[in-house]
Amino acid sequence: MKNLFYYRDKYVRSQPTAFCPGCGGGIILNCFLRAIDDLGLDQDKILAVSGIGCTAWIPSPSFKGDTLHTTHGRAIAFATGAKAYNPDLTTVIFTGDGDGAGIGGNHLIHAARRNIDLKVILVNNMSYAMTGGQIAPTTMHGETTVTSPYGNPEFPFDITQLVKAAGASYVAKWSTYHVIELTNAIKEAIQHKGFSFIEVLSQCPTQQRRIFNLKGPLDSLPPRILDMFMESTVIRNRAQKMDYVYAVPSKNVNDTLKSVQGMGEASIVDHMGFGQVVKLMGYPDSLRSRLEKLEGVKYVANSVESKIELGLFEKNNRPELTDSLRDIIRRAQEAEQ
Ligand SMILES: Cc1ncc(C[n+]2csc(CCOP(=O)(O)OP(=O)(O)O)c2C)c(N)n1
Ligand code: SF4
Repeated sequence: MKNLFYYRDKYVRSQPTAFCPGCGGGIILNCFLRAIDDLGLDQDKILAVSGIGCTAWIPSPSFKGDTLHTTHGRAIAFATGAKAYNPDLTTVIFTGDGDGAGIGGNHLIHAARRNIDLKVILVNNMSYAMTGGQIAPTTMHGETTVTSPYGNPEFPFDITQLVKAAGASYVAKWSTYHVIELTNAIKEAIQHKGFSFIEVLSQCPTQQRRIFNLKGPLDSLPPRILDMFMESTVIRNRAQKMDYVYAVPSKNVNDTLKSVQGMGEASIVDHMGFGQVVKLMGYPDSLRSRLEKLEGVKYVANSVESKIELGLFEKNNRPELTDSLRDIIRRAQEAEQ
């Protein structure tokens, strides 16, 4: 039976972790290790490349395979060089949303356009976490950060759609709540020939407590944020029970809970789009106007409103760059003979 000790002893260097307790980084490392183990890959033929930020510490220096810890925003540029020189390397990049979509955004879209066989795991914790939680290009509109105490005036990139539009041949999006799907996506990405991109919504209890205005002790936050990811997402092409609505409070969520008493099974949940809301199970959307008349209810949202789509977004077999380069070199050599 393979347990955590098996993965730790086989793949991880013994050293203190760089992460805060409850960080999503450990979950993502765990999914990556399970994926390479399931595929039976030789870790000496894997290169893990990262830039700067908390995310960069996911592989480096803990992963026992080769790691390249580079400069902020430049992991894809370094990885492109390594892959072009040695196309047989499985080259996996761990990049933060600031690192990959902000300062390194240009490298990201051009690597996707070239369809070079790199595997990019972009960890979206919705801020520049390591430097204190400043606005990143993925921070949601209106959210509070250290650089937007009155709410973020900007709108975020949909980074998955951006990379898909730029030409990536494998694109998926998951969260740290969806560990089985994420592990399977990493396996699929590694087996896919071409630029492979997985965006992972990840919990950062340290900075997201401010972003999502989460009250309560710090150690209660990681499971709450994971539940919030589950609550705020919907999986493409998968049948899911959607027989509920959300009552958004006009003021205090506890008052809203009291005011919906007797109208169905109700509980308070965290939602990325609406904050703390009351979830009413089995309540038909057609009767939402009855709820909206209640004192304490500002607005009623149906089960799909403001949800983030997860799943597989693209998979195609367009020619890959290092294959094309090898072909050009072969033809040029033949022409010279
Ligand atoms: C050229 C450069 N600019 C700025 C910094 C400071 N810096 C270090 S990490 C970081 C943000 C990292 O955020 P992100 O990529 O989202 O990773 P996270 O820490 O959230 O995982 C910044 C701005 C730097 N190291 N180098
Ligand atoms: S600041 Fe956030 S992302 Fe960075 S290690 Fe702590 S919890 Fe993880």
